[in-house]
Amino acid sequence: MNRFLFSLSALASCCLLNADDVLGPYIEKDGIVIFEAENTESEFGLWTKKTEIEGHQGDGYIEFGGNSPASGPANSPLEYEFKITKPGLYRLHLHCARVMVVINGENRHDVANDGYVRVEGDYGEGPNAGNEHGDDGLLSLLKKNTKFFGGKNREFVWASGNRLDPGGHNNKRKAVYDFKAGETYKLVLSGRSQLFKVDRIMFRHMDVPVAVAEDLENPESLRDGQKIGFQKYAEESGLIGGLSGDDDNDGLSNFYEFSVGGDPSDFKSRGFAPKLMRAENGALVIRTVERQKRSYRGVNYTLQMREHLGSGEWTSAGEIEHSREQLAEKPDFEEVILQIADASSLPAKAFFRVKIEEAQ
Ligand SMILES: [Ca+2]
Ligand SMILES: [Ca+2]
Ligand SMILES: [Ca+2]
Repeated sequence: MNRFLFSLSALASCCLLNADDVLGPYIEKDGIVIFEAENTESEFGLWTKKTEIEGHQGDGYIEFGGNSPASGPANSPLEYEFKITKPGLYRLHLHCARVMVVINGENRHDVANDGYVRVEGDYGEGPNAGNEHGDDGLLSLLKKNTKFFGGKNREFVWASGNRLDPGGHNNKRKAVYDFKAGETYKLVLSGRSQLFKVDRIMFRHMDVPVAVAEDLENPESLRDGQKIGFQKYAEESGLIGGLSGDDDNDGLSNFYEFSVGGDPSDFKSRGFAPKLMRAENGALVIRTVERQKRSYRGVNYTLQMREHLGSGEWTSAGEIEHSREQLAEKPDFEEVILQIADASSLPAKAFFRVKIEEAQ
């Protein structure tokens, strides 16, 4: 016998994002700025967008088709603009792959593994800059096209640190940049060796642990003026009523339908009302459905409770743990599972509601 009484309702809160249509630079947040290599606005030139190798993020990766697998001059520059808010020392990380190439009958694992990088803008070199192997790169090296190598055979891995190669044996430099708050910079990635593949590019503030920054679950950074979540969906599907509007007159707000997998343009589609249940281990679990594409997310869930239905303040029912599961029958959606693991402190009888808000 379940002693909990459930009352579910969804509240949409209103807030408008920047309506600027022109996208600006990627914005660093919490010491990280991430761009998918394939999302450059530059002409691809001799680069090609591909998807064959698994483990890439975003819509694919880029592969260089010029020069030879061994080497060549800087070619087909790709630009990525980004803005720094947290000043300090940053490292460059590339999520990249190479491929084994047979040259003159020999299996070569030391080719197809690099591109040129340079960063434009007002910044400084690292504190250990110098001309020795393992030093931070000198500003003059950071500002000109310099070979940066990495990658495993047909496997994307992160490369960072002592990866700048000005030439010569045992003569590498660390890619460290002293960026300033409020400044906009431009990374230029140019092709060097043929078949080198780049999936994503990241600058990491030294305060951020490597494992945190290299977690591939991290989304690509937002660009200045970029619409995400409901705002992006509304623009793409031509909704006119905004968050609280009801474009299809089915009695459900556009944002509510968006949040629970409904179609705000279709009177017959109402989405999936969140389900609240008590798990066998005592945990409180809410199941709902959300669009899978990361850029469409942007919904915050909270679980609120009060002890009497008609009166009293709604208060937080506790910290929620999130997880997601694929929905086999609906490939564009995921089931979202929200769980209060420790429900022991909750009262024996209470009313609950799920609050759904646009994420900030
Ligand atoms: Ca990518
Ligand atoms: Ca509606
Ligand atoms: Ca509808």
